[in-house]
Amino acid sequence: MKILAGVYEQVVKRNPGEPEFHQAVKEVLESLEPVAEKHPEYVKAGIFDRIVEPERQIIFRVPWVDDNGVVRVNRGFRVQFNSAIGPYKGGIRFHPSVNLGIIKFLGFEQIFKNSLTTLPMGGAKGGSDFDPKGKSDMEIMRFCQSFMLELYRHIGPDTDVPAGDIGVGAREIGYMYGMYKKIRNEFTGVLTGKGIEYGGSLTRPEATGYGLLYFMDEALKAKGKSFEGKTVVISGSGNVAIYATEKAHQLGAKVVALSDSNGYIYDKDGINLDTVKLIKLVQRGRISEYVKYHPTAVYKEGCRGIWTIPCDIALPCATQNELDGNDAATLVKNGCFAVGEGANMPSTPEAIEIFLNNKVIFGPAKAANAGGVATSGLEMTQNSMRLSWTFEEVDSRLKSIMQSIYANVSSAAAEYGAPDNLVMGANIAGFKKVAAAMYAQGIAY
Ligand code: NDP
Ligand code: 2IT
Repeated sequence: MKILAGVYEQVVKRNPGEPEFHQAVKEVLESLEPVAEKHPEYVKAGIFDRIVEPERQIIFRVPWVDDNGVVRVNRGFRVQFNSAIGPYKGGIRFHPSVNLGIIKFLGFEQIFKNSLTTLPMGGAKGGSDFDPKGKSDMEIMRFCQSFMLELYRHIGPDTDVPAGDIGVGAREIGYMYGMYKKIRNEFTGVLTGKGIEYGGSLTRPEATGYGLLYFMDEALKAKGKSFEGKTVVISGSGNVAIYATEKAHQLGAKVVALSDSNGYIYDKDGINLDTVKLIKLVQRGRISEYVKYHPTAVYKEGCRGIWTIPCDIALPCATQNELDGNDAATLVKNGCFAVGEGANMPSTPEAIEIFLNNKVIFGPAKAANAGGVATSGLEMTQNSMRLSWTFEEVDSRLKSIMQSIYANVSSAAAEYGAPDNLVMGANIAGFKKVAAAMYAQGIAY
């Protein structure tokens, strides 16, 4: 970095103790250096200095009462990062690791991801350090209601539209939506990922996983390859991992492993997805229980071991920095030729470098997992029209959005002289629209 080095230094100085945020900003600024060279007017207008500073950050107390009558206190966050191209949009994460730096990295990534979808959505993220594991349904409900009792004043269908992420699925969205509706006395599309009976979109639950496969299918096709007959390893066993597995099987691949934060399962015959759905979606259990149903499969403690399983294609779909340089080297050594990021920032910078140096087809998160938020955008469209599209209609729109994301990202990479570097392509293509919008709107934000 030359022109943008000072921007990065300022970010590190101004945001101490936020390594994930620094990591996300560094990758984007490195990719944007040639854009800064080509567009001195953006440098002069402070676009780069402004885009790394959230427009607004909200931190709030979330008190709730557990089943034993004990008062508990968690911390809530909403970071409204950038509204240049549309209302703030992005998920809510409930996980004990959540802190301001994590929410800022996710919100920053969301700016560029949402821009890539071609839909009018700004970037945001929210969440809490609340741990849903082991909580009763009523505790989850009381927490979600308390969270919304503060969040409601900051969001709205044309202001900020939250959705799910780790630890937040249809159940939590329902509880939050119910409380929002009661406070505002307004039935409106303020959250996405809603149940189908009250304004949700068909295909939204499947969208991130399916979209990842549609994106990677395009990337493979461009190199004369496909999913047919390939062995695939997928980390995680939540929303993204489950529907990535489903679409991988539909495209003729065999998924042999899934994981959670405790360990991973390996089924050489191919994962039985009905069993996984029963354990995870119905029973809300752990992935280790899979071997009770399929005794020929094996369970191993420790989630990182999943990357030692030989595969053609790896799809990290759990969490940030779950795949490091050692894991990447092992995957490459075992013949893995493509990696698609379903999670946000799952590969460390060292891992990405190894993939790119070894000509691995690498689909970066902000492009490859954009299908979830794209379909959230389609949910907003249907809410505005007061209409619901069929599964096939939404799925075909999702597929064509993922195909156009691939086309835009690969052509941006080629335009800037790095044709196979989709990391650079995604950062540049995502940035262009946001930068042009910020430039046109003057020094407002
Ligand atoms: P879920 O809560 O449904 O599932 C998360 C999965 O990841 C679980 O298997 C969980 O295991 C595992 N996991 C979470 N944290 C860790 C950790 N610290 N170490 C190891 N494993 C972990 O979330 P999603 O499937 O929705 O999200 C997965 C990833 O995809 C996240 O990075 C999210 O930001 C990203 N994403 C999600 C989108 C969506 O629409 N839902 C859209 C785009 C990206 P355990 O049960 O043990 O915690
Ligand atoms: O990371 C993400 O893109 C999401 N969690 C989905 C956000 C959304 O608004 O659907």
